[in-house]
Amino acid sequence: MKRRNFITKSALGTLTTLLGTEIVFGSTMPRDYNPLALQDPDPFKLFNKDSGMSVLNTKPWNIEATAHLLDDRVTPNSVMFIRNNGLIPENVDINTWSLTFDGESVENNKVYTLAELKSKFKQYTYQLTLECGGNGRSEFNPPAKGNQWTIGAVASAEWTGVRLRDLLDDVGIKNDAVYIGYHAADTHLSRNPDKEPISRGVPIAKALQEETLIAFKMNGKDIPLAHGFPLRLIAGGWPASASGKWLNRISVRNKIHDGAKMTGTSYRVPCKPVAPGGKVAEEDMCIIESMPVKSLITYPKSGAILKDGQSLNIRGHAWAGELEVSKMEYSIDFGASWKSCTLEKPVNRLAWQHFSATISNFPKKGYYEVWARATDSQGLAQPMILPGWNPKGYLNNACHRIAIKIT
Ligand SMILES: Nc1nc2c(c(=O)[nH]1)N[C@H]1C(S)=C(S)[C@@H](COP(=O)(O)O)O[C@H]1N2
Ligand SMILES: [Mo]
Repeated sequence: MKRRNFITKSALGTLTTLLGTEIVFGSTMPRDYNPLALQDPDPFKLFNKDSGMSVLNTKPWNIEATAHLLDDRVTPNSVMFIRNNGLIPENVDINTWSLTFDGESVENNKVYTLAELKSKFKQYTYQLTLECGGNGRSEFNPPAKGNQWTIGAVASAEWTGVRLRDLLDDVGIKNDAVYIGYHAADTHLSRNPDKEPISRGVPIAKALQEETLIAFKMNGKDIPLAHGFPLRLIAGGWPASASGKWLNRISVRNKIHDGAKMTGTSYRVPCKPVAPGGKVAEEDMCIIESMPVKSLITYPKSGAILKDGQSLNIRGHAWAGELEVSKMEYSIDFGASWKSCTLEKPVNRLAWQHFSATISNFPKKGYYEVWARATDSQGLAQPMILPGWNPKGYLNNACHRIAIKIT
């Protein structure tokens, strides 16, 4: 009989350190066994997510939705994507949580408690669309490193908080302020306390917009921990990386913020188009600002089957970063011809818009694809196929498609 393969002394030592206590019968533990206490918890239970979501990474947690899960007008927590660069803070204490303003361009540093933020300033609620800059990355060729998002790293929830501009007004900022940078309480994957997982920001003009919030509620409740509890910067319409979760400090800068993931290829794309796979010099990379026009068919689910002669109702959402979507169309012939959809106005600026259409011109039985195409208020339409390649695979706003079979 083959001898059981027991764990080595040194591996047992590591596990003991991780667990913080002795594994009493550790010497008889099989070699490649991972103790239950160290296994990943069920993310769907842990974060209250729909079990139809896809987990792209567990360390750090990165979870995306599918198109049909995003059918709600206002995205509920259960289907909201999670994108973490580091480790979620533990033991958040709302009684001691504070928000500090500092940086070269504040008159004086200032600290607010959560209670002060909530009582001293007027509160606003907006529905704001947040899309990860890397949403759609999985389609790029040559492939781009990073989470292989398909289409589900977008959400449009209702956020409640105070205006960042009211806070900046109260703090007092100098004339030379050009950018704000956020700092947060999450931990770098290396657990090195001197490293930040991410520290991005926005130009002062974006910081001063009416809809730019320091939020403490999402969909009318405390923000879920994974989405930034107890405080989050929300800059709708920009890559969601600009919306710092677990916010505890804002630096008002006299230059473009140079925090973690503001430089190199992070959240930056070639200022001018480049050939796929090409090298781009540092100075030819531009920071992503407003996200491009895009849309999603959220009903029906791709693969729907219809009876011959039946018409098909489709619906979904469209968004265009800082702009509004002004036209929405669908095609059933791979983009050869387009028909218009009904398009609603946004409930407020920077919220996604709903579209719908009834398709009754399927000529006969067979396989079809429905493609959806949004056009923004400046006349720019979604590309039918992959847009410009870039080193990190950002900004894929190609038309969404669903498959339909008519039997
Ligand atoms: N503190 C902090 N804020 C963060 C991140 C992070 O890792 N840490 N990730 C950013 C990125 S890249 C995205 S796409 C969004 C994701 O927000 P969500 O997880 O609430 O959907 O949060 C942004 N804010
Ligand atoms: Mo992101």
